[in-house]
Amino acid sequence: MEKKKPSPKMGTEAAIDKKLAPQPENDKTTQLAAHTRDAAGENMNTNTGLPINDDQNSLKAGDRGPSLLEDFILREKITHFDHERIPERVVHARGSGAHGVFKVYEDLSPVTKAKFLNDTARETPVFVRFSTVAGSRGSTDLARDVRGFAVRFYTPEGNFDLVGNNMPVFFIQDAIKFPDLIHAVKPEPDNEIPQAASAHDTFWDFISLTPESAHMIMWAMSDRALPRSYRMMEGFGVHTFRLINEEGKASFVKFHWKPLLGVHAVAWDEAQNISGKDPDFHRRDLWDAIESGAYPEYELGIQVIPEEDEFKYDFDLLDSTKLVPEELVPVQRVGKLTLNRNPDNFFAETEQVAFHLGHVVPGIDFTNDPLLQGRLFSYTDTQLTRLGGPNFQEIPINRPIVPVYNNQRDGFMRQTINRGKTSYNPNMLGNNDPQQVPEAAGGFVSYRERIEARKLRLRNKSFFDHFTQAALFFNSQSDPEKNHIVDALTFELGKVKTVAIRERMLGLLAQIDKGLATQVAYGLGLHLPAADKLPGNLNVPADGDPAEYQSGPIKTNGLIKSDALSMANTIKDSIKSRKIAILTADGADAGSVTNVKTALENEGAVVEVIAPRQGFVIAENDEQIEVDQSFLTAASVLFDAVYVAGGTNAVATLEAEANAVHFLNEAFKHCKAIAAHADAEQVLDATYFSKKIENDEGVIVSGDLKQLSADFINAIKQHRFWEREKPRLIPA
Ligand code: HDD
Repeated sequence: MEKKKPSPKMGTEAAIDKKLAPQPENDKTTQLAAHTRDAAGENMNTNTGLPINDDQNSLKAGDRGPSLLEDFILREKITHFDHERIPERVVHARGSGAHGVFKVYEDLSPVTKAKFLNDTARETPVFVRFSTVAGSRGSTDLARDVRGFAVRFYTPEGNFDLVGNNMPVFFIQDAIKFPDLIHAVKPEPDNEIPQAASAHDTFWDFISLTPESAHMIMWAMSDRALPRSYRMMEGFGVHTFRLINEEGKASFVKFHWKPLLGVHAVAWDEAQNISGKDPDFHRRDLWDAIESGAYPEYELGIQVIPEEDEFKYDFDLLDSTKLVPEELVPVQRVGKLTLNRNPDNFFAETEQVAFHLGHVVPGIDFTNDPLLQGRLFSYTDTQLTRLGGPNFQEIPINRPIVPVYNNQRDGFMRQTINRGKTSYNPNMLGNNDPQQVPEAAGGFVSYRERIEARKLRLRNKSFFDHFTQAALFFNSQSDPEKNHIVDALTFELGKVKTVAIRERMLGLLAQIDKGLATQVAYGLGLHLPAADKLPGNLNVPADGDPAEYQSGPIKTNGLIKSDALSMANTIKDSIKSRKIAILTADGADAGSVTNVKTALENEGAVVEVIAPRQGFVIAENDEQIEVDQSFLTAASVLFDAVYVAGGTNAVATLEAEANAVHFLNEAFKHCKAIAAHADAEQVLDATYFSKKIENDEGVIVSGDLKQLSADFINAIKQHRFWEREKPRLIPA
């Protein structure tokens, strides 16, 4: 048969670009489209545009070789491949990105002149990258770790990057300690163990000698470190920033992101299982949600603090180990971020995006937080190695939506073709173009803060209270959340080999909460150190007096508890995009599958039918029900809830199917909602838990499918029934 000849393609680049209509369209997606290629229907050519006739065989002397050096097509292909990898990020290497848009609810001009926060009609294009911190690029999403929450706004005044985390405080107060912190948490340098885990000696050695980390340790050991989804975690700018209005008046500000799906976590045992079953769990969840149209949404929150209130609080606003309790300064929700498009290419966009908290716009400025100040240096510096030179801002994902004119020139991989003779200023030959911009016309002017000080390597005493807010956080947790913190610390310190490090940590924990420290000590088989042996701040300069560096008195601005700090108080009003498993087998009662499935899907859930084998199950009425996964490919840890359908034969099969019983046991262990048709109760009877529970609102059995669906939906909205954990009914 004659091979179909490819038609000669004579299209120019411009013609190729027209094929791409990015959805939804905005200034940024249109700009990206100019750099995007889609090979559908196109012919293959080399990087110089030469049509390729044979991509299967290298050029040889005869059909048994040797290969010829002349083969420039082979050389080009192999050379490019050889240089495909770039260094991963030194922290936050593992991440996932998404495009979106941001809209402000009301004109914020009373506090800031930033244009994207002044105009309620403006839809600002956004790119977001979520990440873990410690693991390598290929590490699991489910590590116990802080999550990065970096947002870039492509505004008409240039890029504004809010490079935050999912926790509102940080481990250290001064950027000079950042390399130490990261060296301590990364895999140990002799054997590069462990990957993406803080449960090892070097991390806890450093932490136990760094009491300023106490508050952040409470967060990092809490459920916040195990998000159910990137779509269900808060974000924080961490530092105090400045907002500045048209009159030049400044206010302090803390930035927040509040997810509309609430803040939810998985259990630690579950996280470890997910890491094996689907290490891309969070990445997949984000991708699938966006593909299916369940766009992740977050509200931007701001806590605005008038300049005159700078010294009103019992903590220093410049100290990144402290938060501003919402009870003291409420969070105003001022706009919405919607993630509505997956990247076209992971490397080009998610990997090459170069965030920097120094990317600000007029109306937003910095404070003297010493952690923030050090970051201002680090982010551009790291891109020079990671992206290979000074032209990384020209990479499509990094370009602002406004054209760039300045006198920077040349360097590796320069893309812009700058016309004209002058690349200096002042100049007469080029009429002084490009021109500097007066402040009134939008030129950026740093906040005119008055500074009168000596040069010193010191921290103010207002930075020395390390335990008050750690205790506030612990006090604010629900009982299950407190238990999780105890378990997390017992796990992590249990993995520490050096007993002296464990003991020193107990000394720090005792200064946060005696009960917490006692429980961890019990799990570790150790005693709490005596009150006069508690470690103070050992991170003292060579000539410093340790007594000067002790933690100060407990100060709480009168607060004992802050409800906003507990995930137990989050919104629980939706099952949108939750993943629900329906267990069934041949002989199913078709109605008990499809009615419940439809009821769940109507509420926006994603439902999968799971059976002993893939393909179809044949229902009692001979109807074919499509199976999404078998027990071999599915696992309870990848779902939020599980339902066992009815049908005599199906139920008999499931009762005898160890994988089905395990599925239910595990779902129960991880505190998930479980439902069963009344006919399927015998499958529940085969589990460890059925005979031992009373009044568990998360286990629903009914023959009335309408009632069952309604109760099941309500139970799934609760996310988890954590109180089940303590009796430990399910073996490992
Ligand atoms: Fe950082 C990346 C967040 C302190 C130095 N950081 C990075 C990312 C996030 C944060 C989300 C990943 C951005 C992306 O997705 O590409 N970092 C934080 C927060 C901090 C913080 C919330 C404390 C409040 N970081 C911090 C300090 C330093 C750095 C104190 C250095 C002095 N961070 C970096 C870096 C990274 C980075 C080395 C690695 C890759 C990159 O910047 O682009 O420059």
